[in-house]
Amino acid sequence: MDNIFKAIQQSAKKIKQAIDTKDIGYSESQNSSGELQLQLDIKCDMIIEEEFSKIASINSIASEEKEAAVQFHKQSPYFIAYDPIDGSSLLDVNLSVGSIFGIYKDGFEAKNMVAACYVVYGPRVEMVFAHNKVKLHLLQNNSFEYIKEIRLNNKGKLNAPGGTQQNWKPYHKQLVDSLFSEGYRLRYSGGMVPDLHQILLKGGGLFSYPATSDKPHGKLRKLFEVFPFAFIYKKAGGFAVDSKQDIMELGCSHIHDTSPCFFGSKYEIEKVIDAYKDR
Ligand code: AFP
Repeated sequence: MDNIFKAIQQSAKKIKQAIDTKDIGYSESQNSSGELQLQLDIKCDMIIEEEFSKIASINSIASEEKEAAVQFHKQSPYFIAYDPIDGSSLLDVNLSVGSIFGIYKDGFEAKNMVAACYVVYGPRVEMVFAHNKVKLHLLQNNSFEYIKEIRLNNKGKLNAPGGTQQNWKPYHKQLVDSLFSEGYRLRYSGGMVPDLHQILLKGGGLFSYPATSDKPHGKLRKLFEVFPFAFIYKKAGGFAVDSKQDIMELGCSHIHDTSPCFFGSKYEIEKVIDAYKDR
């Protein structure tokens, strides 16, 4: 696991350089979700693949930017799914973006996840790695330094509601409005990494990306986005549900499967379950 952690750190340093210096124009290709790929998406995907290809314990990788998984070592235990640059549509307006990694043992299934990690490229570069505990690291002088352990409170103050309001179900709108009427503040940048990072570091709140009329299975991808953050939130003392069920109990039939998702502290997730019961 230590060499995987180091490879992620190495990739993050190179991605930070690429973000700072590379052209951020679009390529002519689309990813598996039908989104036009930025040249930087492709470049960062290659950076991570190259770092992981050096590690003998990695069996296979799956990237948000690749149609299919790539196998390195047939007998090895670890399977890693990653999104090289999540929120890349925010790059041209200079908002924070992130990389997300889910580390699985013996196959790409939530129940097989053994660690998860994300990196936020903001004014500072920070990395959160969850294995037994959830630990925050800061990039300083070209090396990642441990800062602190992250724990969520039982109740937060932030509300990050994803998706387009006109496509929300009425009971979802009621849930979002009820949090605002309790004094929750809106914090939504459109990048799940900085949005979920903010809720984690400020002690709690709710991030939601529900099933909508235009995306009945949600937008966010299970292997690269939803499962890693569910693992991180649960290890930090929070909760993650698809509206009813614990996300870490969900199956995954295709590497690009999506799911509705709700991440938060105890109080907000109980409200989600209540709002969605009998639906
Ligand atoms: P991009 O990678 O296309 O910028 O999408 C980002 C993202 O996958 C995730 O990071 C956000 O939370 C979510 O989409 C935002 O989607 P909406 O704009 O529909 O709320």
